[in-house]
Amino acid sequence: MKITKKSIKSPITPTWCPGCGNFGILRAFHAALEELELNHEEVVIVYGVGCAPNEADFNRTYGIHGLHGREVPAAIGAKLANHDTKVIVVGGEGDLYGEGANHFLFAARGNHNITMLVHNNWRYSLTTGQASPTTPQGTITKTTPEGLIEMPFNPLQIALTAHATFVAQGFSNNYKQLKEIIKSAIMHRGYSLVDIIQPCVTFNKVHDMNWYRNNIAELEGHDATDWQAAFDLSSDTREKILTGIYYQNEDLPAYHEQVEQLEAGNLVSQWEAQKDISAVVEDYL
Ligand SMILES: Cc1ncc(C[n+]2csc(CCOP(=O)(O)OP(=O)(O)O)c2C)c(N)n1
Ligand code: SF4
Repeated sequence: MKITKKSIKSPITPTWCPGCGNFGILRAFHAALEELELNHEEVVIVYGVGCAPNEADFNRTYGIHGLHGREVPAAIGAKLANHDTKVIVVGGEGDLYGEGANHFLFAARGNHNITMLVHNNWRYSLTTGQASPTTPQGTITKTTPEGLIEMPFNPLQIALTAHATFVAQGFSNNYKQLKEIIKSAIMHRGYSLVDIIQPCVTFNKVHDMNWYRNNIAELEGHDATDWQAAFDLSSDTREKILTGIYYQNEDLPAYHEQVEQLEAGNLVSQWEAQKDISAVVEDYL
């Protein structure tokens, strides 16, 4: 059965705060899946822990609700078990650049064919607004009452230097562009990162819609095959956040394409016990 914007919605109403950027991201994500004409059984969504990955309750798809920051290895495992599926990770920036930073780097350097949708609201929001990896230096939060000492993490440049083959940045309130970026990321051959800037109306009063109106614009006239230009454009010193596809390289094989055992087909199809798993279950009893 093909995914539609209707079929993918679970009966559970999202519990996000009114005005949260997660709504816009979810809308663009659902539309992207519908427009790609993917079947339900072709898509696996792997969630971390946080406001964003609470989306696990709102989507009716195959998936895994993993541990905080540890959803990426689960996603890689799912992809290697059945590489004919599209595997998409949904998490926050605290989740994927903080607790999950190591997994993020290794997914990128392996060119594992998964897509990471990172809802970046500059705070650990589910736990009520502590400083996260992307929070700007000097910001006052509950955990940094005298101002954050650390420098912010630059996910785009870090992904680029970790050999990511698709690096993009989107904005929750730019539906049209975000939908197209997500579609390209899901169809990309290899690892894809989509860092998605979003307002957290409850715990980030600095980056409100007024701030975004003045500080965000679309990336224009950029050649996404130019790694150096992508690196320079994603610098911390850029005047505005520029949304779009920074870098894409489909000339390199994805991880699973280089695993000899998978040449005969996906692991699930090769697994003889697939029709009757009772023998396997017995082994564990
Ligand atoms: C290993 C571990 N550390 C900490 C927590 C507590 N925790 C749950 S959600 C969360 C914050 C998530 O923030 P982020 O990933 O930025 O997502 P957001 O809630 O902002 O969407 C934290 C710290 C946890 N569940 N597991
Ligand atoms: S706390 Fe922030 S990120 Fe979480 S649902 Fe509310 S507005 Fe969204």
